[in-house]
Amino acid sequence: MFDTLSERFQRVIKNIAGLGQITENNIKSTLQEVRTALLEADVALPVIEQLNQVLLQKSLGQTVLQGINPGQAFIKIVHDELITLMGATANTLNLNAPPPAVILLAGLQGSGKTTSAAKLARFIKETTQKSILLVSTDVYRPAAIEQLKILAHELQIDFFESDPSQTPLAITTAALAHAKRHLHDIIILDTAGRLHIDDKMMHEIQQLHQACHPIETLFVIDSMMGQDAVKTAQAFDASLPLTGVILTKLDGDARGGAALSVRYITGKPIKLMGVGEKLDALEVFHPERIVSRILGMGDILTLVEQAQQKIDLKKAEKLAKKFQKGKGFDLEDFRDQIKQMRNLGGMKNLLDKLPGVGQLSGAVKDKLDDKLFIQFEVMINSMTPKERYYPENIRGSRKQRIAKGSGMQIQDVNRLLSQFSKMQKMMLRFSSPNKLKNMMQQLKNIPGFLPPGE
Ligand SMILES: Nc1nc2c(ncn2[C@@H]2O[C@H](COP(=O)(O)OP(=O)(O)O)[C@@H](O)[C@H]2O)c(=O)[nH]1
Ligand SMILES: [Mg+2]
Repeated sequence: MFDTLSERFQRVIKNIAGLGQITENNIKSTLQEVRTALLEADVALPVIEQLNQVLLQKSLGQTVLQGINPGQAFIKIVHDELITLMGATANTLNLNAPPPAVILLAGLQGSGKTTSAAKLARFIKETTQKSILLVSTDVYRPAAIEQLKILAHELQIDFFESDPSQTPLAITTAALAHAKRHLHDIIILDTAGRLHIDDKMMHEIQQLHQACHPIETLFVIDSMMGQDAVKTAQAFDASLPLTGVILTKLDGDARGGAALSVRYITGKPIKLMGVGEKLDALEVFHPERIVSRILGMGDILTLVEQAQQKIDLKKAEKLAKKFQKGKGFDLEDFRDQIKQMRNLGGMKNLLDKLPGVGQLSGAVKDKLDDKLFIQFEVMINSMTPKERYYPENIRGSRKQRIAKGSGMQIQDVNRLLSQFSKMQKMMLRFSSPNKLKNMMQQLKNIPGFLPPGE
């Protein structure tokens, strides 16, 4: 996601981070680099102009802030302005309407409407108690209705039977009546797309809109189409008031032009994003997290959320208490950490979201695989509890026994012990509350890393 754009931006940041002073001259050449990066990313021209102007104004008006250098100050400005551009906070779906509340999906052919309809149904089912009815009004493309039916079946979500011989309006009216009778809270209405927006399509969708009064009218955009896709949303919005946008195929979008342009050009927020072909690959669009990714600061928040769901808090607390009492970090703790890391989706998932790691080459990332940690776990399993508490006692014959018991070599046991001892030293460094505070202070100086006041 946004790899090319991110690389470009990080190069700009690297250049400016070293500057001792921001002058009109060096800021102008930096902004030129930003401009090139945005042009390459296929960001719409008015957006680039606007961003440039604000960045110039704010950077020159920037008085020296305590504790951060001018380069960092500039990065902070870029960070904040990109977030503003995409809408500051995440926009959630509005589902508060008397049932059945209708969500109408529109967009060009192939933009991902049908897939998104199913993903959205799954998303709402997982996050609320509401009952959902999926409806297809795509009577033009062969098998389009069948496509949604199969997805609905897979998700075990109710599907309204429709037929290519009916008109989209007739299907919509019948589906509304059906939903009322069967007490569905939400209708997700999938519509037919066209290759481009024409009068016939607009007329049809206006008719549907009038018939079902949707609480959400979402325009589905294929992000790979860049700013062209944004233009279609703008044209569409002129005749039918959109409430938001679903941006699809972000998993394949290295440039980011659509993501950065939609909000400014259409005035409508991106509410959700499609990040894969599978039905669980739909996420709420959080502008600040996206910007953090683009600027190479990682997506710490998503990582923290995943961690909160999966990490065993009790164990973490126990470990913290142990440290406070001055007790050491032993091999049991090490094994717990390895387990937790694997619960979090392994090294790859962690690395992708950590700040700065974006710059590591693929080869380096591949080397940091989970195999080593699985081997560590197996070897620790072959130890006696006493050995785990007092690893310093593990010598010759014990090493041999552990290696044999876990199907490994003595060198592997040695590698485990040396890795453990490094980890132990690192843990000791963070064990005093003051040191932890210092570390947090340092992290705070990186814009976007920690929310203010932490
Ligand atoms: N990689 C990826 N593919 C997607 C995503 N959303 C949709 N697709 C694919 O895009 C193609 C067109 O999707 P479809 O829902 O049929 O588009 P529609 O014509 O607008 O209904 C299908 O092959 C989908 O699997 C996404 O977020 N990521
Ligand atoms: Mg479709």
